[in-house]
Amino acid sequence: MQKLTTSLYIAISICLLAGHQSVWGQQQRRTEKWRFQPEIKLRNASLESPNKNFVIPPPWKPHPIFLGSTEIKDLRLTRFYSQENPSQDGGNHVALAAFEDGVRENIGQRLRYPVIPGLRFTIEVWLAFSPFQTQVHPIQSLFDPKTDFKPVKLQIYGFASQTDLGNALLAETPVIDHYQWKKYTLTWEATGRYDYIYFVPGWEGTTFYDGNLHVDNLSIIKVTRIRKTKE
Ligand SMILES: [Ca+2]
Repeated sequence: MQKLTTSLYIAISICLLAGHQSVWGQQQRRTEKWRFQPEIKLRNASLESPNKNFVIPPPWKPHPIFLGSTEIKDLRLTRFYSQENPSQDGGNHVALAAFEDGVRENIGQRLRYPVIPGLRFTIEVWLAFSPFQTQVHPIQSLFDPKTDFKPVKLQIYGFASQTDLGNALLAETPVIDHYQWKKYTLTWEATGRYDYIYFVPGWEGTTFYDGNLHVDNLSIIKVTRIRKTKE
């Protein structure tokens, strides 16, 4: 009988130990998920499209909040390399237009690791101005493309979720008024947690007008800890 009791005791102890290890394992995995990440790599950072049917480079998606009544399926953001309209990297880039009716073409994606407070984020991006609306799709050939776009700036917005209305402007460039590609560095520190970032053209000043911006070759987002100075 004593042998049986001892065996039972050992069996229960093994079960408890196994259970504890399992919980500990889960906690460890959860901790690892939130470990400091020095880099966040964007998907398709060169904004390449496999062919002319991809009018928005995958897996980038525009956010409807900036589009007013314009539907995502009607956007034609992909630009294909040509002598007059060269990409900075690879065979494609995107053009993001802002219009006087308030519509802003844009692209964004969910980040592998979120933007969170206490950290500083830095990204490099190549930008150029173009006054022309390029025709890349038969639908656009149905009307005369615009040729009088004006310079705008690039803004980066953070979103907590895809439906989040409490989004935040994280960083912005000066107005981009040069035809040649130039590299810009954008840095921000977040006051909230943002799982998505969106690249959006923004007007100079408070009046809306028709503006256009070419974007290519986004870098990895570099993450550094903010060191607080002692007072
Ligand atoms: Ca590219």
